[in-house]
Amino acid sequence: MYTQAMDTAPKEERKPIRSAEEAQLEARFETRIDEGDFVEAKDWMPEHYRKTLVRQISQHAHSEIVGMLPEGNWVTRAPTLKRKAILLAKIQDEGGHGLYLYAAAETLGTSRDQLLDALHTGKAKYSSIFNYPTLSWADIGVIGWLVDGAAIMNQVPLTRCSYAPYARAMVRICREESFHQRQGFDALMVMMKEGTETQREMVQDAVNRWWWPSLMMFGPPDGESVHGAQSARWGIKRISNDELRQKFVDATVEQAKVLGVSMPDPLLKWNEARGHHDFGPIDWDEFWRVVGGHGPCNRERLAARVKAWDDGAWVRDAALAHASKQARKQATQEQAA
Ligand code: FAQ
Repeated sequence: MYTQAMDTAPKEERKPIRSAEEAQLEARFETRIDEGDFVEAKDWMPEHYRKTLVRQISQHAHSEIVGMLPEGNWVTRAPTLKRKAILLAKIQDEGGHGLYLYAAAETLGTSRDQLLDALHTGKAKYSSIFNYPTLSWADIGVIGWLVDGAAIMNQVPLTRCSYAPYARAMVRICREESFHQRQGFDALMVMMKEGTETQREMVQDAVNRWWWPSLMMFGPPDGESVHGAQSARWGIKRISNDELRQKFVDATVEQAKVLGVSMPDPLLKWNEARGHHDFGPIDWDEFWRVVGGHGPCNRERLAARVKAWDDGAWVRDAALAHASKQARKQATQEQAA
């Protein structure tokens, strides 16, 4: 389960030989991209561009709604009313991000039902990070600080993505993500500066468990990134996986000093010559295991999403019945008029 790339384009759309007209359209498209133009939903685009976007945007949308689950696990156990209200608002925001993103993917001609079916049947991926468990309250702070921090680093360049509906969705999402990152950092600051020794240890333990998976969020090294070069060529990805990962490490190490936590990496150190932090090797076997469906919580996460979909069937049925009743009523009124 959950191992294949998403393949939503119907087979008959794959033409082995391009017509002269198609080649011309493609050349014009490439020129527009080179000139930094944005592409709108109704514009002509190569099938592979469309497919790449549906894959990335839908994976992103799935990540947002699966990402609600690890945090949802702590709503009933938040330590204060204030923290509970903040957590609820954050989780609702993530649901909203999923909806903007599904809407952006739908503009490319794939229905939401198809997209969700790909998630539920394990054909579509979602971010590896959400297959790890949230073991203590400190994990919630660390998700805000590191996971939302990594998400922002990756998503700010997407506000300049060549596909305009995705870029527009990302502007709004990034604004909200920055609040998410700050609330996580704030929760950790309180634990570190005003908490007990046990609470400080909880924070350090959470950082130890989430650090490496956060670095994996940026995807495989550039040399192994299947889509990286083409997506950069098309202006979908503006900064490569490795460059973003490095920017994240550099920014986060400074924040860790303010918090008073250390990263679980003995090789992490400033490299004057490079002007960046060096860091230890990432366990890519673990990454591919998790992406391949064998992380600590993959089964649980997918089962929770499928259950939510099944439990919501009556709401969808009721909404459709209401809509067709309204349409019938309107048609009758129009006939009578
Ligand atoms: N997990 O060729 P590349 C969030 C797959 S949102 C799983 O480099 P690409 C908010 C990749 O799909 C977090 N799979 O791929 C939040 C491909 O497989 P495929 C999500 C991964 O697309 C916070 C294969 O590996 N953000 O956190 C991962 O050029 C807190 C080869 O990789 C986005 O989705 C991974 N980490 O670059 C919510 C941002 N990395 O499809 C709740 C948009 C790679 O051929 C709580 N996406 N793969 O079967 C992107 O920027 C890109 O898609 C990358 C991957 C950078 C993730």
